[in-house]
Amino acid sequence: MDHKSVLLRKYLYDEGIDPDLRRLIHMVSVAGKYISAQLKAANRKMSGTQNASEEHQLEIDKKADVILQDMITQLDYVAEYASEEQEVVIKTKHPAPKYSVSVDPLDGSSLIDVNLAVGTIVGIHRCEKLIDSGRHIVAALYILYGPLTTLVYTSGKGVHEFVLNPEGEFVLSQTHLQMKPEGKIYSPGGLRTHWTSAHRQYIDDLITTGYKLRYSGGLVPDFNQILMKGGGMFAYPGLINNPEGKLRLLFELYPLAFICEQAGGAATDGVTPILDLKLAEIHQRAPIYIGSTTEVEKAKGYLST
Ligand code: AFP
Repeated sequence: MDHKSVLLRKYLYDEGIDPDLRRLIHMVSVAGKYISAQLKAANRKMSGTQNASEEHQLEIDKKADVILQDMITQLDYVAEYASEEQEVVIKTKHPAPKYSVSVDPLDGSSLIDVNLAVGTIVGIHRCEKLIDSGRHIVAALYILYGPLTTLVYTSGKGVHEFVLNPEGEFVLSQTHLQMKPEGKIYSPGGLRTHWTSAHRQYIDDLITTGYKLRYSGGLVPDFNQILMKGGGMFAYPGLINNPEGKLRLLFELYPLAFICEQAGGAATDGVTPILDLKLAEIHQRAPIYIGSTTEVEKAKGYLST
């Protein structure tokens, strides 16, 4: 197939998914174009506010959230909108709710001032309330703002990548991305001095086996690298001083776990599949080991002792 000519909205139409889901994914892609343009404006100013996790917010964090909230909540079948940048869930009160959406508007924004890649992560759940397990997720996507702006999504029919072209269209670049059972790269997460002995033994095992370290401090580019290289492992573990780790279950882990499973990979907190973890609170954190099945199974071997 000549991927150069296939636009995202055409590919979504040809997938034959629910038209409302197709429109929702398209609206997120349009928001991504606006956010990409905002980032190019070199907006590095702090906003002077903090998010629900008491992290300092850049103005661009809040702008990205406003863009996504406006685009998503105007659809009259979206029941809830939850953002990592907001304390509480936005309940739209639309009359015929169908989907609820979680967003991490700009993950890794502390990397903007050193010109490293950042990303938007979106989870789409077939439910009216986001306080539910990950198994209600029906689509997930991330937009990676790097040398190229790329969009990777799955609606449950494989994982596909699109690139934003100079004309402002997302055009198909790769279809049915797959994680091999074993890779060659790893992202360890966290500070070594805060690692548990189980995590340290696991990472030392990967190093001894010859895995290469790849870690930028940005979840989206780091996971994307493993997906595009066809395998490997990304971890942000439970730490001695923070057993739940750093990353958020709803906003970051559910969507990437859904994408990874759709690409033939796996994602666990060390014991339980990420998508089977129950969500009790929208800003809940969880440890994660995500990537090729061999590396994830090996992690479970160390973590469940
Ligand atoms: P920021 O949004 O504060 O930059 O954090 C990014 C992030 O949540 C995630 O994108 C990275 O994988 C992780 O933090 C890196 O955390 P460490 O800096 O502790 O390694």
